[in-house]
Amino acid sequence: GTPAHGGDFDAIVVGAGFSGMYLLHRLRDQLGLSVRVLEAADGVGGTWHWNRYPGARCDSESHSYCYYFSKDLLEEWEWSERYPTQPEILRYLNHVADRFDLRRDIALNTRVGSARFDEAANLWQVTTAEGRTLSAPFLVTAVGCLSAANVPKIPGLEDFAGQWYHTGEWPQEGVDFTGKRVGQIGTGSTGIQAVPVIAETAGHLWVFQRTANYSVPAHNAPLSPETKRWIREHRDEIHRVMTSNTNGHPFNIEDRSALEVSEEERQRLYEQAWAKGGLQFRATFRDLLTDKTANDTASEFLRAKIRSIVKDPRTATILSNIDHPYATKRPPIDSGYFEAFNRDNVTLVDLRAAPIERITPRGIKTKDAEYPLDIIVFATGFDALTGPLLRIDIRGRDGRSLREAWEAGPVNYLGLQVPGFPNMFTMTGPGSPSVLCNMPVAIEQHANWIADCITRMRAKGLKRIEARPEAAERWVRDVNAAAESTLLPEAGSSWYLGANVPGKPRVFMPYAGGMAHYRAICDEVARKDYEGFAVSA
Ligand code: NA7
Repeated sequence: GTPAHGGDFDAIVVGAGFSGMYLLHRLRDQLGLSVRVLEAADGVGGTWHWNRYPGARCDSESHSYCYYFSKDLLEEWEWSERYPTQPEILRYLNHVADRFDLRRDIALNTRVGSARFDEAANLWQVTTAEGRTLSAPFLVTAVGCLSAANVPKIPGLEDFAGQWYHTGEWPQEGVDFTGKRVGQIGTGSTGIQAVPVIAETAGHLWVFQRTANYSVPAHNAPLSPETKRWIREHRDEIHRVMTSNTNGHPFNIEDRSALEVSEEERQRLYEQAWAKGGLQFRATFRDLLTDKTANDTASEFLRAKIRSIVKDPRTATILSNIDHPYATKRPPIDSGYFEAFNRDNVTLVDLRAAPIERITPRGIKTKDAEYPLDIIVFATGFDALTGPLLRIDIRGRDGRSLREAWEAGPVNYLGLQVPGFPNMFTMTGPGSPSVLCNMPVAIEQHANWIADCITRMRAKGLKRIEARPEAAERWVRDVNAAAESTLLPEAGSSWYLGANVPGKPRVFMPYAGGMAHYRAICDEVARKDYEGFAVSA
């Protein structure tokens, strides 16, 4: 029968990726709620459904890039490589969907167009692109933070006679680069993964670089039986590390300053970290993200590595001419990125020297040349964090839109709730530490906190929770202060700042105070009966 609140479901969740699937399991199987998950794609997996570009792989290590809520799930799934590929993660998420019988409550091919809070009924009215409306007292957005593709508005794209693709909306059937003239725009984490793989089959690959980037080798490899056993035997310890540090990864940041060791020792430690590979490089010293002089030592080490790998001196100079401190933009890791520029069929194009003017029917035209192309790959990133939410017409109390509320930048409390939008929770949005953290760790924390909150409300017969404006203002100040206490805002073109999307407000969006600290704050808020929220019957 219809629930007492009059809505179609107890909760509607938007998105069936890592976040939405776990939420469904928590809310349905542990709280006994009726839940509907609405998913735009024709399959589950979220980011791992869409990002099928060549070389797509997670930068978190596989044994940490998974759910930890179920011991059985941990026991029965075995990762094959140090870093999981996109197909392997997608297989994992499909396994989870089957394992927990999630599919029966997920509506695929269902894009949400709008969500409107009906204050009198205390219900969210969620309307799909086809015009179907579903209602529930609780709405949770699990839409991802890097899911709204950013295709730059370069004049002439519509006249391009070849094919073009954005990495985050990659065709399921794949793209054949064999013998083709390929132009790739963008050298972020995605572009850096794609270059070496596209170069293997392309006739020629031109890499259009606007901003040079650091990268540390991933040193990916199959997991040995010994490593697999070690992981199995140390699960609890691994989980303890991941949930008690700032970054959610299965390693801690070393408690030493880059400036307290000798030059020789510092080089030795950087070489050691380089040989180990991966995101762990930034954990070499505790002050790489807080002290510019300390950071300079890492940045200089990495620039020198580029110059030592890349044989053509001009190409090496353009690649190593990096103008942001290391790790102030999301640091990429790679499998043969700089080495790819030593191939005869790869050419770097320096957009700082000659920017793109337009796309012609034949290819890309920069200020000083035209590059004839068969395929253009846009590895140009995303309208991060706010984009996925603002692409839905979300309206809270009095019909006020989220777009209006966030005109000058995102405003919310704990990254979880926006004042004026009662009973709507946002997963991994702005104001959350998720994008500075190993994502599944942040996702389990968010989902658990939201599920606990709903449980406690129901136990007390409370029906509405809404962030207080003054609590949100305080949180925005805290998010700013946390960023200001680091070097993170120094990267002028970072998506953390919204700087990659023309016209987007420049606000440092993620909470940089660390995952463990954030977890403690959220727990404390809950313990104090949801301090900063107005909760009512
Ligand atoms: P990123 O990190 O935002 O990188 C996008 C890249 O595309 C970056 O090099 C940009 O240069 C470049 N870009 C964007 N627009 C243009 C235009 N108009 N012209 C030339 N170059 C352009 O996105 P990714 O997909 O690589 O990574 C996103 C996250 O996914 C990553 O951080 C991980 O967390 C997973 P710019 O720096 O703006 O000059």
